[in-house]
Amino acid sequence: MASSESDLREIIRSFKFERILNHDVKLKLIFILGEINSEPAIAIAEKTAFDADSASSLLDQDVSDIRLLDHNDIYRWLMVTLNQNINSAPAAKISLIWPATPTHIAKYSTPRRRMITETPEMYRRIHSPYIEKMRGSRIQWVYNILEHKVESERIVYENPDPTEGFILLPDLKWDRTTMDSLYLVAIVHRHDIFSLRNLTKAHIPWLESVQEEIISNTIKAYPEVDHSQLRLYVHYLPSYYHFHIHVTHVQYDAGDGTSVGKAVMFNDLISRLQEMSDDSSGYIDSTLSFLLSENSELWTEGFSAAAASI
Ligand code: G7M
Repeated sequence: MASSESDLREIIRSFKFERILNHDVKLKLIFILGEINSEPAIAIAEKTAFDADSASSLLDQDVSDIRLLDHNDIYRWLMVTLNQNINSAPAAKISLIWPATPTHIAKYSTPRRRMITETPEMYRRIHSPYIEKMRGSRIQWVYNILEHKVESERIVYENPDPTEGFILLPDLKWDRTTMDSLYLVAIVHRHDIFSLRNLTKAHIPWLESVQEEIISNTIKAYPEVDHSQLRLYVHYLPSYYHFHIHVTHVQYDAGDGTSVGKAVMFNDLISRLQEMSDDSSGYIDSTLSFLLSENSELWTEGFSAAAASI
């Protein structure tokens, strides 16, 4: 896999623009579809956040060109260019997915959504066969991490036990510098839990200890963060069906990633299991609601078809 800086420069230069999939002006993110060596590629470009530690020199040293936009009484607003530096002040972060699959393209395109209320029967009939299909090569990146083939130097903490263990590492969305946007992901070693749907009351002690280990090791690795500044949650629906937990700084606005209909607080997930009756089979018997993109195969070939055939 080409990953040296000169290889990457070549790869980026050979990107042939096709169209914009999504543009989020507020989050300063743009998702661009193109081709690299005749294969589909998605580039996600995000303007970086300001570095609070360098704020003291922002105005007097870092501003180069200035254009006054307007002024009114005591208010002035201007556009500027800032001196940039790849180490301390890079302009943007670019993530590249190449070759991108149709599922990636659907995932990053401006979504139209549906609200689904999924009964246990719908999960078994519609969702479960889809998961079987999605667990193939789409989660290779998860196995690469668990087998220490990639990103191993960035592991924040690992409990290597094959059943109880997990790897805690920076999510690809984090710039790995700005503490207010701290974003880690904890990926469990066991392969038998695809999503919260597979959790039962028997998992409660394990989930509690995972939660405790995530929090204590995050604040050990990043002492400037307090445990009360961490938000732990899972996605239902997840994009990748191998159980993992999102760990973010509470100041970070994860947009859709923390929306109602997608994010389930880890604490609440455990409490709900605790409240289930002793003979319950866990989340597999629950009715769960979630947002589903109309681009998703689970909608086009699953829930929409099921709705039409009733
Ligand atoms: O929606 P879901 O719960 O499945 O979220 C998966 C998370 O994994 C997202 O927050 C992604 O940004 C993150 N992620 C996805 N990939 C492909 C990678 C990767 O290769 N490395 C890391 N560190 N995180 C990833």
